[in-house]
Amino acid sequence: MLEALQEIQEDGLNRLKTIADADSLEQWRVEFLGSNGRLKDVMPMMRDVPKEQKPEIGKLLNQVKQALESAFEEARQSVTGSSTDTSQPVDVTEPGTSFQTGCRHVITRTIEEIIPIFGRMGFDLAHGPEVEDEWHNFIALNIPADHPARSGSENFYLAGEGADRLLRSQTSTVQIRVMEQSEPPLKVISVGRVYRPDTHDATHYSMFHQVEGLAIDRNVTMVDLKTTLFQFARAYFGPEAQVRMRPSFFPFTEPSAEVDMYMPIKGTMQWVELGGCGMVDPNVLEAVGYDPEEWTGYAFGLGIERIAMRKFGIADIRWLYENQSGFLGQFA
Ligand code: FA5
Repeated sequence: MLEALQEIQEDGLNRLKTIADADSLEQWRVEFLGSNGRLKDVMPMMRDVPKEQKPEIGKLLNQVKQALESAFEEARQSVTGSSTDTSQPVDVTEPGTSFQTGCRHVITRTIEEIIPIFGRMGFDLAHGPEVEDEWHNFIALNIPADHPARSGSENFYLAGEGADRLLRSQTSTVQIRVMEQSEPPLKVISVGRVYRPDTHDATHYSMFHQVEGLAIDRNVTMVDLKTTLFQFARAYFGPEAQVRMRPSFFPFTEPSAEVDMYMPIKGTMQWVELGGCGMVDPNVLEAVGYDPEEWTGYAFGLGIERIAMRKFGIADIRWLYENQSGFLGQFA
């Protein structure tokens, strides 16, 4: 047994010197130190060792095992390039490895800033699905079947989802869902993604976000609408901000207007179109079972990307969705 142990040690240590890669090192470990390895193989020979030699041989067995294990550990560190390798001095003046931390997307940030402003004005937050039906996206919003806004080229209809499923083209769908589920009076905003097959350019994207507002009560007027938008404009764009309405048309509001806000852009005040608004059309109130003789309301829908682009001086909407972390990191 003595010779067998000496041979294992010698053989093991010699072979280890020639090993330079992790695979061969693992093979070596299995061969010498593994549970069916050479060291384990000689164990049964202990039975035949005379009793008085057993302590001495036992001690040798341990020494061989330890020698092989520590040689293995040393080889492992040099093969895997462990930090205990002090042959390469460390230059402590080198800049460290920088870690990239995540950040909020500028659209998320804008949404998180907008919601509390309306919250302070008494608006609750409502949600609606992005996959909608024609009732919520068009019919209840007083958009007739032959209206061009319902055509296949203006919308993402979903194949195989039933004839009338589509990705919502506006957050006005949530107006209908809220009114169907609750009794007036009410004041809600809803923020979310909408989808239109628009050609991408500096101000248009096929997926964008809107913030929708809806207030229903008795005797609501355009003054309430304009005051709400004005308060928002001042809170978000600063004390000099103004709101202007230009006559327009939406099937679900009467009268309707485009909303422009006057805000500082690169040091000068400018008018910028942000969305649409108007007084809720009586046909819409009827569609959800509200009595238009008793209830009145206003609604508005603003583009979040357009708000964010003006607020943060972003010239091209496409930059928001190119996922360049260096660009997006500026607005965290
Ligand atoms: C609407 O979507 C109406 N639902 C708004 C509304 C709500 C009117 C409630 C009345 C009452 P419009 O299609 O104009 O309106 O879109 C509103 C805003 O969304 C636009 O002013 C613009 O800021 C933004 N928007 C529209 N299309 C795009 C696009 N392709 N990319 C980015 N933003 C867009």
